[in-house]
Amino acid sequence: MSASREREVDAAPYAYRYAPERTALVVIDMQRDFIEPGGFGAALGNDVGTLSSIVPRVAALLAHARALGLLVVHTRESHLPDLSDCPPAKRQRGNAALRIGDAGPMGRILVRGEPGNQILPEVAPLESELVIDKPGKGAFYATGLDAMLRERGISHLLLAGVTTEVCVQTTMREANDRGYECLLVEDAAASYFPAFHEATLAMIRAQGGIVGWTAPLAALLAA
Ligand code: TIU
Repeated sequence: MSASREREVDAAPYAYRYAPERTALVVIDMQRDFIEPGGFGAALGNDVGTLSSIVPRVAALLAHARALGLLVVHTRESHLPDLSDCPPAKRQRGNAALRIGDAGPMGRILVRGEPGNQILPEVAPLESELVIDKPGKGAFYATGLDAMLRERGISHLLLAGVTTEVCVQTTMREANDRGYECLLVEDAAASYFPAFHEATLAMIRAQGGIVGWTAPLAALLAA
């Protein structure tokens, strides 16, 4: 590793340093199921319109990561068509009219391969990038993500996507416990509940960065 390639980001609670060759961008669940009407997010009773404003910033973050040569990982929350990887508790939670596996306007809710389960075209993966299908909220649970990152010598993760306090924060906490140095890109993540988004940022960087760092996209681009 050449030390000269290391970047320093003006982050909170203090500067975040990363070497591109040891860093992955992990974009969490930028799927129609969460961001468009008629998917899983809407079935849970959420106003899905609150998430779409981050799409251009996630696209810009992807472009930056690709230009720097970072490993890029995309995740999708999804279940097998026979729902054998969906705990009954997850399917029943919330008493929704449309549950995981039911037929909705974008196909079966949260089922792998269905139209609603696809990543938005504006932030679609390239052929060369990793795509992780995950049955849980965290991207490390029941996936090969940790092994894939370690095989590639990755020690640092930049995180973005939806929703901040559910799949993004769960993944960041899982990564932190596994020893990764994590930074959440503040304005490339969103929640159905703006107050939860802000609270998540605050709790991540409290106590000296107990879960990691946060910084706006502009700080990352300036580094
Ligand atoms: N409901 C909600 O806020 N999120 C999820 O169920 N999944 C993700 O965050 N991707």
